[in-house]
Amino acid sequence: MTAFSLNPEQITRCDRLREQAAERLRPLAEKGVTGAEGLPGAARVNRPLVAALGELGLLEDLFTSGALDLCLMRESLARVCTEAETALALQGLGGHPVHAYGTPAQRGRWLPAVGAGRAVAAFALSEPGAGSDAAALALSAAPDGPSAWRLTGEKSWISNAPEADFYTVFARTSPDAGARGVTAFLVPADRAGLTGAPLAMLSPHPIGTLSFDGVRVGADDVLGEVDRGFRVAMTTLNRFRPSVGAFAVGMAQAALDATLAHTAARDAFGGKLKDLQAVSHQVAEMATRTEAARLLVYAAAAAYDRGEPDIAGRAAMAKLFATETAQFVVDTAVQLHGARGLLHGHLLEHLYREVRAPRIYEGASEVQRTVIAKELYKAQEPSAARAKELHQENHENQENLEKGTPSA
Ligand code: COS
Repeated sequence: MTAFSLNPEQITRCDRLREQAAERLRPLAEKGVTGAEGLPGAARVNRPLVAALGELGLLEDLFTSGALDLCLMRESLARVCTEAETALALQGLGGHPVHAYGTPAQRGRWLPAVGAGRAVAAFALSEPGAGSDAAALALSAAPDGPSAWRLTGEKSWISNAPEADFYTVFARTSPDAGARGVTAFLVPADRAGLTGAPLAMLSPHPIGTLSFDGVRVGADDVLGEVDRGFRVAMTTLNRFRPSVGAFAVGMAQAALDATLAHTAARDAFGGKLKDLQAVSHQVAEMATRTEAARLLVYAAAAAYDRGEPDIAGRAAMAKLFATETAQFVVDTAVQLHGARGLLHGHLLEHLYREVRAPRIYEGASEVQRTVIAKELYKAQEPSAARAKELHQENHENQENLEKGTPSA
């Protein structure tokens, strides 16, 4: 299936998720855990919220469901409670490398606890000196005996740090080898030499820095293969990028719903706001762009689930378009609400702060454009893999010609 409409089970599941978010999760999010010590505006990990996500079975679903189901979960939660959405996503991002690349021992030790919401996971890739240019990461993994390393250096902008229970840490095992010298390690938070500090952001999130002072890791802590960790990072991001788009679509839809209600009820110039074409056309634009973003997200996720070859580019398109769209939709929603939309505690004031970061994290919009362009030009250079694809296409075209069906 290539064209999108959700089936009845998927629609029921989304409705149920929104109910659960409203009844069970939002009250826990509202209790919040803000103001890390000495740092107003910083947020702490909301463990009761993570535990509730576990009790509802949503965290286990992270590892058993496909990319499209993940998108539906994130979109549905985001429409009602962005904190619940983000807590869920971070368990997925931190846990996915263990799920996809972990040994049976690593998986057995951590995944049941992550799924139950008892253990908090984190994905530690970015550094003060390496954000978009992830292959430039410098956290050093220096050999310490035949099959052990000492990690030394800094990570920054790490969600759930410094409170997570374990970190998927990307470190440099081969100096000067770029993307081919990075190894992924599963580092429990209680390893000697590992410390961190919270950061206060525009929208309070549990996020912080990590410092590694000769933290010892062994062969049992490697995720995947030595020097092949960049692949662990990139394939995790391929899976999660469409779902960042889904988060954005959920926020855009929440802003649109609020705008429809407001503009239909608000009196102005002898009628309702919606009677002004300047308003109704903006609302139509918001709805159209949100729907386009949603379709791109679903299509990229479905392509991932089918194991199609061009998922890096499609995931990048979905993330780019949906996050940029959500920024437009939320900003327009604020404009159509007037000053009340900026009142502290208003849904739109919350979304206005919340919508900004996804255009930066998990690959900034500029990185997504780089990925898309790279994929496009790759198709122009017949490499061995491409030649194989062409061969397959030619074969199919030939068959179609023989059957009398024109090729696409
Ligand atoms: N999926 C699978 N593999 C990928 C990939 C992807 N999306 N992108 C790169 N790779 C692989 C390449 O195939 C290549 O593998 P080989 O060494 O086996 O040939 C390797 O990774 C290096 O690829 P490349 O040379 O393209 O890497 P670059 O250094 O040019 O970096 C970008 C590519 C910019 C795409 C990467 O650095 C990136 O995604 N940056 C953003 C990082 C990010 O999202 N940070 C946020 C952290 S989470 S909040």
